[in-house]
Amino acid sequence: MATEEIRKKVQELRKEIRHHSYLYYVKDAPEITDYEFDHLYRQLVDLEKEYPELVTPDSPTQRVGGKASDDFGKVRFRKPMLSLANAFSADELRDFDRRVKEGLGVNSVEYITELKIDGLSMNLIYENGSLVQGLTRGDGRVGEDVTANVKTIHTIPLYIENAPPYMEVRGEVYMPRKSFIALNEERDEAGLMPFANCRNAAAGSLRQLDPHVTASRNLAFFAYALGDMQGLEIHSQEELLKQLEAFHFQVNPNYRKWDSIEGVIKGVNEWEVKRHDLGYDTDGMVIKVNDFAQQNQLGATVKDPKWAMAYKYPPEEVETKVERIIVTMGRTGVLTPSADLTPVHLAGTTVKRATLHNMDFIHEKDIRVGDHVMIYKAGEIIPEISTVLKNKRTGKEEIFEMPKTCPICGEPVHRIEGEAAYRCTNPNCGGVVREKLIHFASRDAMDIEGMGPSVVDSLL
Ligand code: 0OX
Repeated sequence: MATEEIRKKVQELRKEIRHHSYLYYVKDAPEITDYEFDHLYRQLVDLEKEYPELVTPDSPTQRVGGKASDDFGKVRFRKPMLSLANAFSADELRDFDRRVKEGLGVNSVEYITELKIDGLSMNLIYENGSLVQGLTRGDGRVGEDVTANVKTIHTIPLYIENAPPYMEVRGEVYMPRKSFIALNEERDEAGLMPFANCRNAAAGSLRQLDPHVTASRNLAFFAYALGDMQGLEIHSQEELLKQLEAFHFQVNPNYRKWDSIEGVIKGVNEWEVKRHDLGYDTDGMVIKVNDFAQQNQLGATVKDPKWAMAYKYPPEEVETKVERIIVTMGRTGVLTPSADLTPVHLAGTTVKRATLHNMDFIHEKDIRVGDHVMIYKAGEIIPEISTVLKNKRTGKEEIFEMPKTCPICGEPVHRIEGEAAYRCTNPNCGGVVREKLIHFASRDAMDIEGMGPSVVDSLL
């Protein structure tokens, strides 16, 4: 039986771990070393092992392990999760401003602009400070229970101090670009289909029956709204964002208050280019009437609130041509096809090559040498082909086939059944050895300064 003293110790450890976890994951400003953190965590794990009666679902040790609630059960929202009406031009924002002012009978309104994070909306239910349920948006009336999976997201608190008795926090689950790129590289190596963008990768990661998989995907969460709640009094969006920060949620810092729609338009234009430098994808900005009394007065249609609007940026895509398809070697012997393109300017750089991932990808999109294609940047970095412009075909385009022998060593190329990847069968293939050495010396591994590809080539 756990004594009062042990109970207290467990409480203290949890509080301390929560605090340092918050500093590390949300504030990106740790105050203790990983070693010290692991020591605290280990102490808690050991005590909970010895006294299992003290384990609670909101303990920091309970982030991974719970089973995904039987195939994502359906749950009806107390308050629907509304979507947003879209605007595509400054004039549509001016029309919105006119409707808002007319609806309120005023001639000036305060707005808040927020970046529109390109992820999945999530409703998190907290009872007496403990996270009890995480629901996807579903159709807006009924969501899907993904509690076990959202608990693995470190920027989602499992317990909130000084929380009201009941509170639903809404926001966006997203995958940072770095994690998305690393995940797709892993998938290419394993012969799996890559995700087209950060949003799809986040969705795929949340819809996992095994929370260990979700935990390995490095998802994150930005909070921006409340659903139903009791015991909180908040008067504006600005106040709400500050309160969410005080509850230790991650709130996107790039929100701003404006006293006119012309200010809003200025803010929207400012971010059209700047957004490419962020570590996560955004597809626009959200404009909200700041004052909650005014929001209530305006109300909502069946679908969208009348006090908010999404301004959507056009997706950046350009046309180019597939000049040829080449094959490169990865460190596990996987042969990856890439398209050499007619150089074009796209989102700040000149693009000459796009990855084609594997033969399944090429077949699915029916990409041929000589094709005119539209390209975009996945995760703002990796050029990808989105569509083939088949109406521009002349009949001279050539179907690509994977070489039967390795372009480096000449040994046969083999496709393992059930996998999309083709591999060189030679364990001593010079190409594989080269890629392994480059990886070994790289920043992600041993970080050997100066040992780049050309030094590796000399060495070999
Ligand atoms: C976003 C985002 C989405 C809340 C109620 C109506 C609008 N993707 O970043 N939605 C909202 O607000 C909803 N804000 C955002 N920042």
